Amino acid sequence: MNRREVVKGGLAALAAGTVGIGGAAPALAQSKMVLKASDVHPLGYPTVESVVRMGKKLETATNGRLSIQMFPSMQLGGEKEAIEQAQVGALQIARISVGAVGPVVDDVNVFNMPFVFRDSKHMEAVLDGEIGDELLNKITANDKTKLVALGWMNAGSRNIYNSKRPVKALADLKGLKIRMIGNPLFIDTMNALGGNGVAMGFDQVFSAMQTGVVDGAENNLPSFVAQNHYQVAKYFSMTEHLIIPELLVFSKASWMKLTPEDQALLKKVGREAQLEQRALWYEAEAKALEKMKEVGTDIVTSVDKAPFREVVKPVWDKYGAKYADMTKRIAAVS
Ligand code: GTR
Repeated sequence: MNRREVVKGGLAALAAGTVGIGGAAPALAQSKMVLKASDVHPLGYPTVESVVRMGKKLETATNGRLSIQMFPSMQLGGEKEAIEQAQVGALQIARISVGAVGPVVDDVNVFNMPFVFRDSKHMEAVLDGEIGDELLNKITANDKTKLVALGWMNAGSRNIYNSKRPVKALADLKGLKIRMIGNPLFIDTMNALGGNGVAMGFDQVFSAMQTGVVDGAENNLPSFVAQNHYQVAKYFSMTEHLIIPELLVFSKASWMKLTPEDQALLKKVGREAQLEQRALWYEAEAKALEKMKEVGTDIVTSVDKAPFREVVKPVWDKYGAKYADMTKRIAAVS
């Protein structure tokens, strides 16, 4: 685009009262901006709902000048695509799992290590303390990420489910093909547990289980229910092998076009979204459990996790050394 086109584009946008901040026009403090947001989950899911509410707050605070257009249910693609689109400014807000961010920002991969957190409460304490802030700052400060990290979100713990048999102990996992998020760390984790880890996009999991391409997957309770996985996987075991937090990120390319006041406002409502999502999360977990009982999911709650922790040691040997200090700091958080 030459300069004249840029000016023309800017004027046309001004005439329409709207500036798509992914475009070439500079920030115009008084122009309307519609921030595109993406999530893999459907409307009503805690992460989606909290960002929708964040949009309403933005509208109120700016008399409608700033708003959020939510694209739920993978309408803009999976999480890898969301990260890429945010990096080039094609969308502004992405809610993504740290599982998908690990391959882009190595520092956060420590949260993807099996059994790194004792439980969800431990994870929350880590996120709410100095480690949480430190990692958000690292994501933002690293020029390669091209993202501004606004906050963390809860995603409970991940559990293994499948269509073949109840997994009560490691031996039951032998030979089961289990879908994992596309991050080598997760494939190695599943293989260490005795299953066969298969990397696959979230959008493909249901049909892959239905057609037998995989025997199962692993996820938290609300995802298991929201994605209808219970229809094709009867057996659900509370293995809690991964507790992966999620991130709310903003496109740095778009961020740079905002006024400092709008940036501050976004940080504020982003932080509030984190806290609101947390409350919504626990409600969603309880509701999902109810639904699973209602539809007759076979839930194994009494998994002895000690052997699970033991067999993932090779994963720690392979990936854990560079996170040794951070791991100690995480463990020390009470
Ligand atoms: C969900 C998470 C998604 C996505 C998905 C997956 O728990 O909220 O962001 O990472 O898991 O397994 O791909």
